[in-house]
Amino acid sequence: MKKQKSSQNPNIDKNLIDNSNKILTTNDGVPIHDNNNTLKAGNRGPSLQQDHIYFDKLMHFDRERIPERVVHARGSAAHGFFEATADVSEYTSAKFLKKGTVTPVFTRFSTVAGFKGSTDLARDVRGFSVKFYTEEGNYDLVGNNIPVFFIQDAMNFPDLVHAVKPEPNNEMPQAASAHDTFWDFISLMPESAHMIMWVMSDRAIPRSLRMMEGFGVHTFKFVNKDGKGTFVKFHWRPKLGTHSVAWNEAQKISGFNSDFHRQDLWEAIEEGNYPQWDLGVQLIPEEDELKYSFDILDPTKIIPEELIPLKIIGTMTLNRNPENFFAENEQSAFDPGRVVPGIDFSNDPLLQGRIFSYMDTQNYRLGGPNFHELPINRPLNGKHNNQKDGFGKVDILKGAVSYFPNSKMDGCPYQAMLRGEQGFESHKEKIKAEKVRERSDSFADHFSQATLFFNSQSPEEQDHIINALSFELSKVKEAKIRERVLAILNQIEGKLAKKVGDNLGLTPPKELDELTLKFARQNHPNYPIKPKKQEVKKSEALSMKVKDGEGTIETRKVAFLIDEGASKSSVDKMKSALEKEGASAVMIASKVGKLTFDDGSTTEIQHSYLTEASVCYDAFFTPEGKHVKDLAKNPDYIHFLNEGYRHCKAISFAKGAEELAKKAFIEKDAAVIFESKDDLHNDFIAAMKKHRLWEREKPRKVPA
Ligand code: HDD
Repeated sequence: MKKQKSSQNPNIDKNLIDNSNKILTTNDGVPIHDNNNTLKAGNRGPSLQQDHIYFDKLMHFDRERIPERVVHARGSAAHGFFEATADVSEYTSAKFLKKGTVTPVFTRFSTVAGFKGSTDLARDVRGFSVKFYTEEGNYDLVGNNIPVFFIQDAMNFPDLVHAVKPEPNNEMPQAASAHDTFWDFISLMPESAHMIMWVMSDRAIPRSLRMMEGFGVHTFKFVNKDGKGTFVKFHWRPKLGTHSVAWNEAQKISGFNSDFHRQDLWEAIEEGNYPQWDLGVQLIPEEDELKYSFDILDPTKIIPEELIPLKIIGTMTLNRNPENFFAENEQSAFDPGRVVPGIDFSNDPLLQGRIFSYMDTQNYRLGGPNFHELPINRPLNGKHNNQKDGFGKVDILKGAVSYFPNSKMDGCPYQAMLRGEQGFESHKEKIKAEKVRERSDSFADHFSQATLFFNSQSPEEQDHIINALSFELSKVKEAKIRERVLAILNQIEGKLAKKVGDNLGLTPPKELDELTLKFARQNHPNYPIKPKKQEVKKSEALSMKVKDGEGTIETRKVAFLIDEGASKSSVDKMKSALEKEGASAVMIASKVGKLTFDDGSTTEIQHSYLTEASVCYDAFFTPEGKHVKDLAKNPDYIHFLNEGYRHCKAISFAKGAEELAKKAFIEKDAAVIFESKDDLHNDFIAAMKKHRLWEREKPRKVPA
């Protein structure tokens, strides 16, 4: 167990209810004598209307569901803390970013399109929302695991969501973008091209919520104590690295364990393996606002790290699971409009639109304007204002005064400016403009950064994008939609379009479709507009490939494939080598229950080849021992191995077990470790550190 920092949210602890050793009561605290029988006229007679105990119970039950979030309905969350580690006072007066300050946080990860009960492994963007309970009120950084977005203006958001959600006539498909309406919308919105590259990449199928990056997406503003502004982009960098699963694996995980990510986060925290992320910022001086080939207000653009490197300013640690899913996760209300002194908005039109939507949806979803008083949403520094009454009011405002200005309360609650204290002040910005509904032509380069993303991927990552696009478009029934998308892909990269086209039996059109152009010209009458020369052609930070000498196997799960008579010492040696590196071993055998090793010692087996799936593990080890001959005849074991091999995972065999590789479809490569040829423990660990040997996919796709 790692040491837990003390900083937690006292509002949660203050409101915890512990039922142990307590008598059952009604909601009014009246002790209940009989919780089994309704009140009747005779034990076979009709029920009576005076049964206040039954009514109390059912009235509550009948109202136990609230509307799920219209997007990001499925989420997993945890408490933790953020520690500021760098001096950024030159840029921002935000007190929680003062070096050394520790601030409690609540973080919620989510999928976007699926309903609340949908699978974790859907191909989708992941939400990454952090609520900082700062000493100057709550600050919400409501981001995603992808640094760009589909659209540039909030006006299009309901349309985007309607297009990706299940189709309204038959409510299919669930948690999937692979259908006509989504791709129809995309085919008419070339501004989504960059985002599409990310969503079709492996970023959209993370290995774990603990292994994904987070991004504020928009450009925000830091404001320092002298009122000077600096543009800022936020990035969360996971300490465990950024990793994905394979698409075939994702589909299988969805069947075996649709709570895979939720369970992984929960268990890691329960086991003391607290996930951590560094917070990085890219700082852009105000005078550089117009310096780049792209517009920093355009949410479909990144700022390549080659242009502006990340400055790490703090670390977030998640170290406590919620006590109650509904009270904490479901009732948490995030809002990018909640900023604290020292942080402000940029004029990104998507961000500007978000500032309305979140408050509005919380008012509806959580039943009125007092959702701030729910324990999970309450600011820790207290709130003092004259906003009174409303459904579900919890606070009890003392005294006769609920207006401002007043003399009866000495002007309290007072405005910060009246006493020379720091309150939130909007950054002063000169604006000289006409009131228009228009889009700046500086937003019209839809393809350059999509190309940058594609060209920055490893060859295997590029293949995955091609396969994902082929999969998705193959589910689209209308040929014209596929063609329009292929034309967009052709603007991004010719080879990409051709390969996807080949898989679909189509030749990608050279030019954008007339309909696509027609819609694009609504925003940019001279569309297409020649893009400016790009500053960066390839960006390393965009690829997830683990660099040589980097990577960790911390918290990875290794399946030990055993059976009766397996060598205890072979198991123990590998187990201790892995545990030293922070990984864990899970024994899998033909049957659950007691298993006896070669030395007569026993262990309890919880998972068998039949009841468990290879997709739930990161790597595989078959120790030596008498079990080898039984495993050779066990088709479920062979399937386990083959699937792990197909998904490019590290697989190792102790001496004597190596013949099992031949029974399966496995051939020696850099991530297949044979004790006779390799340094069993070290080479296995080194292969695991690389996460996957994706290069294996091409020459040897396994029939598993
Ligand atoms: Fe949003 C939820 C992230 C654009 C309207 N959004 C929501 C959540 C995340 C994001 C992580 C879940 C919060 C939670 O865990 O409770 N949204 C984004 C990002 C965007 C974005 C990174 C673009 C950069 N969103 C966006 C726009 C609008 C919304 C343009 C509307 C104009 N989003 C909502 C919402 C949700 C929401 C409808 C649904 C539930 C909620 O707010 O609390 O208001």
